[in-house]
Parts: sequence; structure tokens; C-alpha cells
Amino acid sequence: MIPLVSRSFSFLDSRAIISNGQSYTYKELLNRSEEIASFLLGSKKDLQESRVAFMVTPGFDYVSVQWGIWRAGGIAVPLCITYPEDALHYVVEDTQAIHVIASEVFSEIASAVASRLGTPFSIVIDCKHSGNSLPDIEAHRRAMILYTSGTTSKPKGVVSTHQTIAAQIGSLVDAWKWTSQDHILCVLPLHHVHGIINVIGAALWSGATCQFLPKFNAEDVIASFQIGEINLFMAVPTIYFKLISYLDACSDIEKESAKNCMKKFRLMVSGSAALPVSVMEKWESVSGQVLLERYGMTEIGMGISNPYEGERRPGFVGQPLPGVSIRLADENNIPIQGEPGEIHVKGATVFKEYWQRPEATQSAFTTDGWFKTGDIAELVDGSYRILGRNSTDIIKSGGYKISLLEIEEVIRSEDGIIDCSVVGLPDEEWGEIIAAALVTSDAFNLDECIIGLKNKLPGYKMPRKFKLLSELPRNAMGKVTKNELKTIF
Ligand code: MLC
Ligand code: AMP
Repeated sequence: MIPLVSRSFSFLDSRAIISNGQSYTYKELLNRSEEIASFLLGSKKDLQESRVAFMVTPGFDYVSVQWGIWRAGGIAVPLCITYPEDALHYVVEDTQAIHVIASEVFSEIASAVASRLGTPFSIVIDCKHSGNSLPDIEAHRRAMILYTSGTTSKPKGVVSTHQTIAAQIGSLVDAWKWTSQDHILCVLPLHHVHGIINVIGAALWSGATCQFLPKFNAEDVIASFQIGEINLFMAVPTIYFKLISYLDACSDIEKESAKNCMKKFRLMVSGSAALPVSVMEKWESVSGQVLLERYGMTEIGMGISNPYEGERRPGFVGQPLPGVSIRLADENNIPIQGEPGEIHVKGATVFKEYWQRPEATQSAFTTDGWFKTGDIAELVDGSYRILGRNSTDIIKSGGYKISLLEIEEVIRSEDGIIDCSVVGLPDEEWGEIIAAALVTSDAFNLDECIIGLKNKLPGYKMPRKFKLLSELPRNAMGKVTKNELKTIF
């Protein structure tokens, strides 16, 4: 059985989802996902872990398609709804998806990707069929592939099983005391664990209600809060920063009314990137809520969290979550104490493999089975503090993980580029922003280059600053000195 789906039979008449101003019960979600599963099966008895990619607006349709793929025995591959065609093509091709499903609004781009690869394509409303009996899915089977940027130039697919997903969700439900009375607002993109596991997964596991906004917008978030039903919120630091800026511009009466409503929330969580202490403090003053900061990663779900009850220490991420083992280790993977080290993780929440990359999978684990996160932390008075990463080629911007090497490779494919180097610059709102230094030929045209990049990169991977240089700063070994480059910016 698929743990998340089978649990929902206990909440049939409860409200599962609110999207587009409509409410849907768990029974409606089960019925619709069954229709989609039956459609995907056609004449087959079980999709046997075939991949199905879907580009669907956050809401009832998204969850129905995700569950439909699972119930047919497939692996769900959620596509980022803001990706340009090339980036979508990469994911659909890499997973060798057997079907692409899209909301009507994305049908043009998604069908173009599918037809380039000769993959069958359907829009969500056409995924309707009944009569097929659904296969029995064992929990150890593969369930989902999420793409994550790594130290190699191309994103890798992180494979989780139904068991992994259940362990990731169960740990959070336990630690943060979810109940069927909870009601959460989802504003996060749904091709990453933060939205998929922490928000939708935990809500539906608990028999709670998950309300969706199709896209983050500060005014809509505060207006949704003021209806008075939502009691939980989870977001990246950039979103809290944007909500603070929005509230700062409101009248005193509006501020007071927003605060009165938010201070009644049961919990507000921040994660996916470091929460600046200034944002945590400002948020408390505008909402009356002490944010709970936690640490996670696509490969592990959530690993470390400040306590639900007890002190939420600013600048720290807290203690290991239930069922998660954490240790700090040196460069030789030897466990260390009393000094900073790389975070290693073990437990049922850890992913199965990188999709069709056995060597990358093997090198991500120690010989005794610990996953090496690449994040450096220290343990101070029983609480972990994240200090940075062991690679300068990865940054976080708006909560998205970005490989600078991946962007450099895309820039190099543009006309007139002789050389380039990309760095992350500290930024109060975004955490870091992407800056690209270019060495170009005389015929180079920056505007054309930007248009070319926009066709290949989603908005959040686009460089925000460009500098044209006659040469890049390099050390005696010929390696670009990125710290020097940052000072040039
Ligand atoms: C967008 N813009 C940026 C930017 N992204 N500028 C600088 N840096 C960035 N990264 C600009 C756009 O070009 C545009 O400018 C303006 O901001 C608005 O763009 P948008 O796309 O409409 O932005 P918005 O919707 O406001 O997006 C902000 C956001 C989004 C914070 C809502 O970035 C987001 O959803 N982040 C969450 C990512 C996430 O879920 N990560 C979890 C990964 S899992 P202009 O000039 O064109 O108007 C993980 C594990 C864990 O990390 O621990 O959770
Ligand atoms: P992703 O691969 O997109 O899942 O991003 C995971 C990475 O986000 C982690 O490896 C960390 O570098 C970073 N991260 C997540 N939560 C936090 C946090 N609370 N503080 C600092 N970094 C974080």
C-alpha cells in the first residue's frame, strides 16, 4: 500500500484541499486520482515504475495527478512550472518519461517538449478513465524523482520510495504535532521537498486541509490568513522578507489586523536557506510568531529542527528530527566532536539513489552508509548551527539550490562568449544573487545573450548582474579566484 494514500481512507468526508476557491474532500481526491491512474494504465496492469512527468498548477489537480501516477504504479516526476523548454526537455529525457501531463495553461510548452521526444502527452482534464483495477503497490517501490543541482554541471534526479516519503512525512508530523484540525497555506513551488513533503505531504497524512495559492504573492497570503481558518505556514526566508516589506507598507490598522490574526497561528516554519536573525526578529514583531527554523535537503527530507516546544534559537537549526541520525565528520569521514564538520545523515528518510547515476550515488555515501550532505555545521550547547557548504560552486537564492557550474555551462553556449565565471553575491532579500563575469568577442551583444539565456534557464537561475571583463582573475594554477571576482562586483 502507498502509506500516504491508504491513510486518507480514514478521512473521507474531511476537507483535503482548497484551490481556485473550491474545496475538495479526501473522497474526491481518491476518486479523481483513481480516474487518472486508470487512464494512465490503459491496458496495463501496473506501470511498474515507469516515469510520468507532470507540469500542473499547484492545487487539487496537482495532487490528483501525483496520487494517480502512484496508484498506477508509476514514478511521479513533477516539472517546474516556470521552466523554459530546454530545461523541461532535460528532465523528461533524463527520466525517459512514458507520458507528459500538463494543465491547460502549460499545454503549449509541455506538448512541444513531449513531441520533441515522441512522448505521449495529455492535458489533465482529459486524463479520465474508469474500470481498471489498480495494482497493489509495495511501499519499498520507487515513488518520485526530484531534480537537484549538484557539483556537476547538470542536475541529478533524487529518487525516493513510498517508504522514504512516509518516513520523511511521519518524522515532521510527530515533531511538529500535526493534527486533522490543522489548515496550512501552500505558496511554494511543487518540484521540491519543501512544498511536496513538509506542506502537502504532512497535511494530507494528518487528515488536515491544504489550501493553495497558485503562486506566491504577499497581498494574497495576508488576505488568505485573514479569513481566519489557516493556522500553519511554512516558507523560505525570502518569502518572510517579502511579507515583512509588504506589511511595512501597510497602514497601522492593516498591520494591527494582520498581526492579530497571525499571532493565533499554531506554527510558522522557515527553512531551505539560512534564516537571517534580523528577519526572525522582524517577523516576531509583525506577526507575534517566533519562527521555527529547520534544516533539510532534497536527498534527506528534513534532518534537523528547532523544537516545537522549547527555545527556538536564532541562527541555529536545532536538534535531529525523530528517526534521523546526524553526525559531524572531517574530510576523511571520521566522526568529530567539538569542532565544525560536514553533516552526515542516516535513517529511513534518506533517498534511495540518484536516477541512473550509480557512481554519483556511491560517492554521496560513506562506506558505512552515511549520506554526506556537503553542509558544514557546528554543535553548540546541543544545537546545530549551519556554517556553510564544502563547495563554493553551490549557492542558495530565494531558497532554490543553484549550481554555478551549470549556469557557466549554459552561458558558454551563447554566441560571443570567450570565457565566463559565475558567483553568488550576498543579498538581504534573496540570500544570494547570481552574478556573471563575461569575457567576450567584439561582436558580443549582452541583450541578445540575456534573451538566449532566458530561453534556457528558469527565472530563479538567471544571473541578476553582469560584468564584461577583458580577463577573469586567476591564481598561479590558472583557476578563477572567485573571491576576487566577488570584490570586483
Ligand atoms: C526571482 N527574481 C529574482 C530571483 N527570483 N531576483 C533575484 N534572485 C532570484 N533568485 C526576480 C524576478 O526576476 C522578478 O523580477 C521578481 O523577482 C519576481 O519574480 P517571481 O518569479 O515572480 O518571484 P517570486 O514569485 O516573488 O519568487 C520569490 C519566491 C520564489 C521566494 C516566492 O523564489 C520561491 O518560491 N522560492 C522557494 C523555493 C523553494 O521552495 N525551495 C525549496 C527547495 S527544497 P522582475 O524585475 O522581472 O519583476 C530545499 C530543502 C529544504 O531547499 O530544506 O527545504
Ligand atoms: P536542496 O538541495 O534544494 O534541497 O537544498 C538543500 C540545501 O539547503 C542544504 O544542503 C543546505 O545547504 C540548505 N539549507 C536548508 N535549510 C537550511 C537552513 N535552515 N539553514 C541553512 N541552509 C539550509
